[in-house]
Amino acid sequence: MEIDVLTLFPRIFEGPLDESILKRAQKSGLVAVRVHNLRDFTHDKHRVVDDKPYGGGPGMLMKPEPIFEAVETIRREESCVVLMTPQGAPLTQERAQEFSRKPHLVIICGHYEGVDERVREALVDEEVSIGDYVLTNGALAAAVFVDAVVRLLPGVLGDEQSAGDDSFSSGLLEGPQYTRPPEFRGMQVPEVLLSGNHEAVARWLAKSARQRTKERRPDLLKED
Ligand code: 6GU
Repeated sequence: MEIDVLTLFPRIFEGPLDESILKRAQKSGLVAVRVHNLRDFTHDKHRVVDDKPYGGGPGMLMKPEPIFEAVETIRREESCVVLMTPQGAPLTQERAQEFSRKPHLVIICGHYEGVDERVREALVDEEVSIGDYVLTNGALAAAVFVDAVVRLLPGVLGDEQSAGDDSFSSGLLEGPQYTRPPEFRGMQVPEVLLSGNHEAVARWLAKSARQRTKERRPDLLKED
């Protein structure tokens, strides 16, 4: 997969890319992530990327020209152009899976009070929000989005199983998990997990996942 990120703050985005799994995924060629500064697509002396909204109101909007120039330079026939905005459809595990099947994502990070509507009209294929709260900067949201998508690419997680067992991919939260030692400060690992009885362990894991989901996220159990 290839990902191009368009942002006013490339450094915000770079930190998360340079650690751990995202770093390894890039090194091993499973994904290529390129971060572009939108100011590089301006042509005026002061490299202006924002302007006042028509009709007044507080704050500034991102101007259309640099975004159009960047997207038109970078996108190809098969690209999916994503706008990060709190107005977008909320990111879910299912949507992350759909995005992970795209060959090329071009991600526009919103900033200020938003972007000129013509960007939406003419360039954007999908709008993504990462939740019902407001961030100052779409680059933070884009880093979350890229992480959620890239870890689903084949080969990115060491053990092919580990994405399948995640909370949400089964529609349930994961239940409690334990590692050694079997007793720690008087707290015991449940006996069944030490039993070596694979069927009993599987039943216990399934039951505790259902129970945890019922307690914490009953909305996930509702039929739709
Ligand atoms: Cl994508 N952008 C901003 N600025 N805030 C958000 C968001 C995105 N998703 C949730 N909050």
